[in-house]
Amino acid sequence: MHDATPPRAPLALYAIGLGSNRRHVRHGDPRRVLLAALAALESDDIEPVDASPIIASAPLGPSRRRYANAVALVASPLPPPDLLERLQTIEASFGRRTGQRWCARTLDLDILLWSGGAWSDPALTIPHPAMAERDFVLGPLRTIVPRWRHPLLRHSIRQLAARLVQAKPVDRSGSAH
Ligand code: PH2
Ligand code: MG
Ligand code: MG
Repeated sequence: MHDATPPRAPLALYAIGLGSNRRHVRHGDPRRVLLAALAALESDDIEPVDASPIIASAPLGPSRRRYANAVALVASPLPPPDLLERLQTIEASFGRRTGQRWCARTLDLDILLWSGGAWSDPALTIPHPAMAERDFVLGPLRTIVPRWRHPLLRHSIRQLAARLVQAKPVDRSGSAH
């Protein structure tokens, strides 16, 4: 006797960061690119669970265009390298060329967190190594998984976001002295 459906790998949860600072010919401005990307994430083995609001953020790095950023929470039986490959296929379908690192880009999809904890191979590091320093990541992430604990830093997303705000230098330009 055997089951009609093949056994499936257990579901893992992933937080995925979305970013765009370039118009797409069909989808339109970066905000619309992210809406289309959120829809494109859904497939047989990627189930959207939640999504943050889409925010506008000042560019970090050399690009001068503002970004639209968001974070999606998805459930999937795929292991991290397979999910990465799927995300890269979606990026390519939105016109992203490989090697567009830190330049203006139509769509960037980054794996931020995985319920399995930490992952490291030459092509992929989870948690995303820069996430704890980026307010355009922690802000949206906090709206959907504030209690998720960073597996290496051991702080919750809410704590990391609060720490980032405190670490900002005080702007004294308005001071009378
Ligand atoms: N992504 C980068 C570099 N700089 N700045 C903002 N505001 N948002 C991003 O998503 C972003 C960035 C590289 O991936
Ligand atoms: Mg990326
Ligand atoms: Mg990125």
